[in-house]
Amino acid sequence: MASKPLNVGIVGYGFMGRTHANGFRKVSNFFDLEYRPVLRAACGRDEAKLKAYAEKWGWETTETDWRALVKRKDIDVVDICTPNDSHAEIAIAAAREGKMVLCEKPLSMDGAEGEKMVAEIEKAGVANMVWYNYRRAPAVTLAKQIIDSGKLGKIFHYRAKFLQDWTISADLPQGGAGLWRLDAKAAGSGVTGDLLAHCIDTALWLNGSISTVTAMTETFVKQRTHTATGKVEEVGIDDACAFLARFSNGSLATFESTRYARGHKALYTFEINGENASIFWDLHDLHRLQFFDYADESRTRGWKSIHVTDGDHPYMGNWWVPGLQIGYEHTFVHQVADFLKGLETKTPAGPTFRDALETQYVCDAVLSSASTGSWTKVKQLA
Ligand code: SOE
Repeated sequence: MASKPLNVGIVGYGFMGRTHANGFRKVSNFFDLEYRPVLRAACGRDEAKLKAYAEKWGWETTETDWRALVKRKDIDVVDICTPNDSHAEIAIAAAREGKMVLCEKPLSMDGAEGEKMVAEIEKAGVANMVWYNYRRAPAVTLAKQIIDSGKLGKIFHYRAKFLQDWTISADLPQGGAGLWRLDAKAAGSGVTGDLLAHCIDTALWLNGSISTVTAMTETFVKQRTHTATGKVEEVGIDDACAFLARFSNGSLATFESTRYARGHKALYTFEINGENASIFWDLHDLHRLQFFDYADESRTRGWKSIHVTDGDHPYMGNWWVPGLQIGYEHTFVHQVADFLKGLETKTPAGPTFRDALETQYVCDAVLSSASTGSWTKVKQLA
């Protein structure tokens, strides 16, 4: 039975504000943990929207200034769900106040900013984590367990893509709720930091570090009206990005992301091929893991589709009964559960800020390679 309350203060009430709040609310119903999140305060600039959000999700109090929130004595954890350009300032201020810090992905605008965040958070010695939620889809965690068991043998290939189609219209403005993702000043980059960052995080977790990359990017719609100014302004983000990579373990990879793949809404897939076995996962079918094992008897050998819903599958013993599947929102519940378990066992749940900095380094190398047109070394964690 959960006993110790852990007071959470969230900054931001958009899409991620909802996924995180849901995670904090549900976790104690399904996981037996020493700590129990209390939805203590929600923070955002628009008071009317903030109040509506707080009421809907059960946040006890509100603040319209995050600087006041991070100073509050009754807050243990500051959770950042704001656009990317404010992650660093809020995270550093919260760490200096001795708060634990959770930060929505990507960690930072770039590697240099991420380094400052890691330095501050580690100096403060506070618990920290970045919300790369797809690691916690049970099928993806199962993939990690299978790979770590050595079943795949030597890894030859990694293949990932994240395809969407929601920015094809040239009439879509940049800036504002949700659309800040199209504004380079708020987002840092386009699909590289928003979507490929997910693919890179999973890849680093499953297959180790990436040593070099060569990339190409494109901005298909070059000017869009800015919501803040009402003026037509240059678009600074990458609408699409594809890159080749070499992992330090010798395997080769392809990564692709776009918001211009008509018909695809959030098609995140990855495949990993080893000498003995292969794995494939698809976000649109997130409760299944496709697995091919060359060790199977030859006449019945083939790809099998594992329905990852059994009690002995990762996280699933905490949910319903075998055969009944869960979905996207549960990845956030799992992330909260792992964070709390990490506090309990004093074994930090990943990705920590430091882990997430590695993803920033790969994103930096990808964007740099796209502009120089050459193979680029990825900076490695110190
Ligand atoms: C963009 O559309 C987006 O919402 C990302 O920002 C999320 O990180 C991704 O999980 C789904 O797509």
